[in-house]
Amino acid sequence: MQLDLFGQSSAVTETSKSNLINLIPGLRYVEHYIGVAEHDALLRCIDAQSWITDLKRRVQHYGYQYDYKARKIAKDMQLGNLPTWLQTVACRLHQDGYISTVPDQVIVNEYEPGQGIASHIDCEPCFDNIIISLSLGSGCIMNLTHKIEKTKVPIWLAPGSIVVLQGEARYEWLHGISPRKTDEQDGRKLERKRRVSLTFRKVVL
Ligand SMILES: O=C(O)CCC(=O)C(=O)O
Repeated sequence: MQLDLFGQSSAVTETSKSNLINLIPGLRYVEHYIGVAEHDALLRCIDAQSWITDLKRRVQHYGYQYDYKARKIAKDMQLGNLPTWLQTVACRLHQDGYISTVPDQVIVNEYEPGQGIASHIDCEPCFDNIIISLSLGSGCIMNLTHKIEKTKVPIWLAPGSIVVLQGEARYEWLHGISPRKTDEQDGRKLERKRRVSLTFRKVVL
């Protein structure tokens, strides 16, 4: 079995991966956006912070608090500037051309095996038109589901990769992660381990 830089099995062949991703306008996927050293350093920074525990999965909010129930963000929910270790990545995403403005809000999600996130479209009035998620730890399948046609496109998110949602991918497709312990890809069963994602957004007030 072929292992990637992070010691995980590469779940999808390059051809099937790009075919799936090309189905959705505005979806970009970049494997190995960060290397192993930066990946591990980010996880250490995250694990040194405290977690919010009132959802099914643990989260951390930076820049602005996000109100999940009200689907709202406001000026008085500002927590401060992003910490340096997040600001560095936010600036690089902008410099590399993946996002037109430097993101000022990050949500860290932690998924133990069996945990996921319900399919959703990120709050349209709260956040700008580009959303970027960086994966750490375990790989997993993210499902994109067309909001009207219900077409489902599974995409493999490898550790160290980014997925960029823009245009149709941002506004016409829901994204979510099924709460299960294994993912199946190309006929193979892949055990999930702990995954941590960082979602970078630009707040609109
Ligand atoms: O875990 C991810 O990659 C996605 C997170 C997400 O969709 C969210 O925080 O709204």
